[in-house]
Amino acid sequence: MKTLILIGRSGCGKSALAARLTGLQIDGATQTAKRIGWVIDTPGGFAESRLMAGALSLYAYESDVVGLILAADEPFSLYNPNIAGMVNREVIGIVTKTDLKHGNPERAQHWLNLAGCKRVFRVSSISGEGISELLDYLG
Ligand SMILES: Nc1nc2c(ncn2[C@@H]2O[C@H](COP(=O)(O)OP(=O)(O)OP(=O)(O)O)[C@@H](O)[C@H]2O)c(=O)[nH]1
Ligand SMILES: [Mg+2]
Repeated sequence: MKTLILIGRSGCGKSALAARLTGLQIDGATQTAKRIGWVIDTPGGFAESRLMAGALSLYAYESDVVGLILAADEPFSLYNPNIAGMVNREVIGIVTKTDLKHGNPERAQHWLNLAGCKRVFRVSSISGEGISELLDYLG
């Protein structure tokens, strides 16, 4: 498996996705970046704060693929246009929580495309939708 780093706001579903992808158990809010099998899970605070964003670039060096996450129900995108172009790694978009009835996965996907992600996966860690496609891509 390629090493995947998960980046996104607090509560967007990074750890739930890491658990679903690897089959390993993860509890509570993430306090620090950590390796869950072949996935690097990061705290939402890293993506939300300019001060901590630098840590993400260091962990991205340890990864083969950078996953930018937006939950289907997020009201705004925290990613600058074409931010993916700043990374010398493959950058994919991941829309999480596609099971939410009030979500807007099309909008989240559009925002990830604007961030420069050519490939965007839509997944639910609850229903399992889209997980096998993502696993195939990373395998
Ligand atoms: N409906 C739904 N809820 C989800 C999904 N994935 C995660 N959640 C819920 O969203 C909340 C936050 O999930 P986490 O995986 O802990 O989010 P996180 O991005 O790791 O958050 P931080 O570690 O704080 O950055 C939890 O209550 C999860 O149960 C999903 O696919 N669908
Ligand atoms: Mg977490």
